[in-house]
Amino acid sequence: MSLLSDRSRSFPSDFVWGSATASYQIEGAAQEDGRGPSIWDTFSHTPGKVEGGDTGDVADDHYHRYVEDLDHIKGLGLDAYRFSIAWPRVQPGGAGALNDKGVDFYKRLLDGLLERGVRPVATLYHWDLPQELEDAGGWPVRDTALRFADYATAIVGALGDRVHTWTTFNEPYCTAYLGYASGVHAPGRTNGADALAAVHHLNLAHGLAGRIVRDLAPTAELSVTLNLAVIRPASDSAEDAAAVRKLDNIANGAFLGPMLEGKYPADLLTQTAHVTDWAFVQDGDLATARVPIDVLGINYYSTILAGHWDGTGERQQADGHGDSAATPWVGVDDVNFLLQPGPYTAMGWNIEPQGMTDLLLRISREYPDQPMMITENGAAFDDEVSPDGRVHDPLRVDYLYRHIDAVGAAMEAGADVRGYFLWSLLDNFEWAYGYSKRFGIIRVDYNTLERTWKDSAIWYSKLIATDQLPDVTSAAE
Ligand code: IFM
Repeated sequence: MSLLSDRSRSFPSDFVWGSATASYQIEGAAQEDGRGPSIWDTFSHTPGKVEGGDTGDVADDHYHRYVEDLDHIKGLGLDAYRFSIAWPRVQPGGAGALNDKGVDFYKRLLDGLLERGVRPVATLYHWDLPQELEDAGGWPVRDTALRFADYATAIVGALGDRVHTWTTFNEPYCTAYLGYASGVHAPGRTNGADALAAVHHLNLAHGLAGRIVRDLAPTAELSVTLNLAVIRPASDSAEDAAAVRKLDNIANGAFLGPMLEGKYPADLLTQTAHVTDWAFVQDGDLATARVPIDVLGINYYSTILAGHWDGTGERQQADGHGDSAATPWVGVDDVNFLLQPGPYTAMGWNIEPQGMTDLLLRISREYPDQPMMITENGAAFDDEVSPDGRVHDPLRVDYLYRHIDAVGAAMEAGADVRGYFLWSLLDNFEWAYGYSKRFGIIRVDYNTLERTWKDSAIWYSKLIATDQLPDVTSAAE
């Protein structure tokens, strides 16, 4: 029973309730209808990279079952659905003409959403880079940003009028740092200088593509989704405050700065001078990166606890994401990542709804005119199917209640938050964790691919219908 269950928060009637997925995590059909290979196909097929040797070859088979999934979307009452377009499906190889069959899939998906009265929010890039572009250097090379602009021109031209909101990138932090620094994500490289070059080319690509969206789809909204970090200091000391500032520059300022202000935080350049000279930043790039967006997408799951490491004793590297072996942070060898107090989700991430409120209020303080949306929030837990065939997931319901309540608290304190997208609609391929972690509010049986609403789905549909937080026990009734 949640401590919060005795009160109920309401949301404005125009607040957008959504749910989110991503192409490689749900589509499957990895070799069908002309789709080319992505870095995630290569990575997941490389032994030892993904838990259980899982791949996205079949995933949720959404490519074939999208009509059923559209009906679930409608059944839940979602106002909006956030999905991503697989670049290698629509432009195999990352260059040249579009693949009609791939584009047709997204046209059918979009038409299905529009017929059901659901607002489509399309992300251009959720991590599945065409393998050929990685072979040519990947995000650390400038040409990838130019290829991305070409892809954006082609796909926005083909789909533009059907999409309500175009999102350039999902979590460029992960693309750059997990892909090129810690190597726990595709393409699995481990070079700090490459990671910072990737940061810059992602910022540049965001600006280029954003301008293309503005030109080709003038009535659409433009956004980008960042997984902004909430970093707590280990103590009140000046050293710990400095450690937090360093991390903040890497995780947040490296993207917020260029995209919203047209500049990198000055400290970021100095604190990483031993890693790179930033010579890849060319004149005009930062002006390009800053393109006005209608809504800033924010993904929030948990917090980070950091402190200064003086070089003595063992360095602590619990990075708040349950992954102590390979920290993605670049050039911060003097920082300790401390184990957070629980409770935790099945990912080992600490549950801290207050972080959601704090983050939204921080962004509204720093960027007062920038509307925001929570584009991802949710939790993996070890769900079980009950003998009655249902999935009772009270921990997830409680997590959602507390975090959505925390969004409401931020709004009450003045934050301009326009909507909330729950991660995720379906259980799916959780990257390096394969299918071992279930984030969905709809369970997917990976043997039969059957979909079953969990209690959290029932609970969320009640919230959507009433714009009011239902009691946490109501779904299990
Ligand atoms: O599954 C991911 C998603 O692809 C990006 N944001 C975080 C989710 C949970 O790890």
